[in-house]
Amino acid sequence: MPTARAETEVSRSVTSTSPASSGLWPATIAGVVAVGAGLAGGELLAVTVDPNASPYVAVGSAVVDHSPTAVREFAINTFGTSDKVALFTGMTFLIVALAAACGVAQRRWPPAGTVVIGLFGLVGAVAALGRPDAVWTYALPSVGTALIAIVVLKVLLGMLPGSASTSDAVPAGSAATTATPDDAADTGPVVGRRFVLTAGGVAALAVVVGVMGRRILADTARTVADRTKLVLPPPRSPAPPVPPSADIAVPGATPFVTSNADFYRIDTALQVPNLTTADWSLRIHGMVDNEIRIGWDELLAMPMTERIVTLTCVSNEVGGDLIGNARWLGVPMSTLLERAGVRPQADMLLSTSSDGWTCGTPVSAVTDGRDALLVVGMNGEPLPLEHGYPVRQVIPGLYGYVSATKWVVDWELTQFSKARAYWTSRGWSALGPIKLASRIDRPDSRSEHPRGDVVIAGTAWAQHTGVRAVDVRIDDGPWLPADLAAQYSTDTWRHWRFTWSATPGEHTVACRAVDADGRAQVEEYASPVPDGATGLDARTYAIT
Ligand SMILES: Nc1nc2c(c(=O)[nH]1)N[C@H]1C(S)=C(S)[C@@H](COP(=O)(O)O)O[C@H]1N2
Ligand SMILES: [Mo]
Repeated sequence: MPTARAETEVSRSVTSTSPASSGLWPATIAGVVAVGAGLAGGELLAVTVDPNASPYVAVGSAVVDHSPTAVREFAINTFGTSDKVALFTGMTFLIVALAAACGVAQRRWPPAGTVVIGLFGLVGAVAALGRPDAVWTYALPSVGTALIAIVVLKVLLGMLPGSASTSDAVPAGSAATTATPDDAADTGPVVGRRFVLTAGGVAALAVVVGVMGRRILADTARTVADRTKLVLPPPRSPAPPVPPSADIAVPGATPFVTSNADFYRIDTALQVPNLTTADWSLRIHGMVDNEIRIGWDELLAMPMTERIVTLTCVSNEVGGDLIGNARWLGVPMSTLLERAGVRPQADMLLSTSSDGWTCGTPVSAVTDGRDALLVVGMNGEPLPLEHGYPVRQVIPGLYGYVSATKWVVDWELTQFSKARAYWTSRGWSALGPIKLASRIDRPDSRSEHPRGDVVIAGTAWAQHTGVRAVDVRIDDGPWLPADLAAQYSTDTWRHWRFTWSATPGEHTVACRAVDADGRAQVEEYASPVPDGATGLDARTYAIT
């Protein structure tokens, strides 16, 4: 009879000297501890099922997969490459708030709290079952999470003074019969010592179990060991050395080659896929003459090509840092397509990663002679785990979302009229050639400089076309030519510098690039959606 309970609660609130402490705060704590215990148990259960079955990770991944494009762009622009940390932090705050609400709801209007927890368990199970390669057991950690949370919540609330649910929640011989005077005080404001001890104990246990479970789930030891002992073959076709003239020798300028540690990371993987070389193979199927599967040893025995190629993300805003230039070692993708024998009607290479991300690349971009590589090495090392270990793609001239599949395990030859990939089914353009752009890298925006010579330096890119010129404009003045570093190759960015005779006052410096075909950079601003940003990078400086 929920109505009567509610009335009792209300009348107690009116007469009690301290209504809050007779239930709401402890109920809040009970909710948070119960859900925390449930999630910790869920992590431990996921250890026995699959890391991706963790309700926490599964729900996070579902949020990532189902976020509207605008939300994704907001997240990337706001948090940059820390977007994953931001997501988990946001989720944690939300879960704590919901858990607290469940505690209060259960105390006030039982069984509302447990029903809501059950619903969230269901959400977790559905999210986990929606992961690639999910089997029915993926639902178990979420079901376990909900059951543990419900039981803990009922036990904890049953220990509160005047608990409406004491009789039905607490197992016989437990709180009801062994209650201390504190617990038994029906209207008393004091929370029982047993409640505090039990909640504290469960919370501590949950933290230990949760941290342990998470550690085991995120354990990359096997893959790290695999990578450590890996020796890559030397390239049959090495990358030409970088001449000093390709780098602009100005302090604070962007290095020509980006180190692995500084290379931007963008992907939808909340847990880095744990893929060893022994686990890896690439299946090539669809519109091909011979369906084939390439194993690691077979791949490594093929002649390797090494190239320096600049990779860019379509989400890179004007002036943004989602771009990097690395020395990649791999097998030409065309070699593998030749082995499979691509049918003439196939115009899309649909690649899939071990974690189910997909990417549609024009077959022509792989077969037109450019250095499209199935990459195993980055800057002289095996690929770092978060950059696609053990195998990824790099294709000059195309944004990462249509070319750069990391942890790639499957190639299907198909047609653009038939298939859509992860981002193209979320509003991004089917084709993603990288747009001509340029960026100012030094000095820092809003910095102060004495009048006289100020060296501006930056980079410009027109991948697979090449940069012919970069111009700089001070305020509303004319476009003035910048000094270009040597063009290493048309597939890499090109550095530039401009020595400016600065006069006192606040000045805005803008830059624009012209590509090898004579096209100037588009000056009108466009947001990254659906096919890449346009507009000019500009910085303001205070000259004294
Ligand atoms: N498996 C997988 N590969 C992926 C992605 C992804 O989400 N999953 N993101 C792509 C995008 S959008 C970009 S820009 C590049 C970034 O590669 P990086 O993280 O090595 O810089 O990877 C591409 N490859
Ligand atoms: Mo991207």
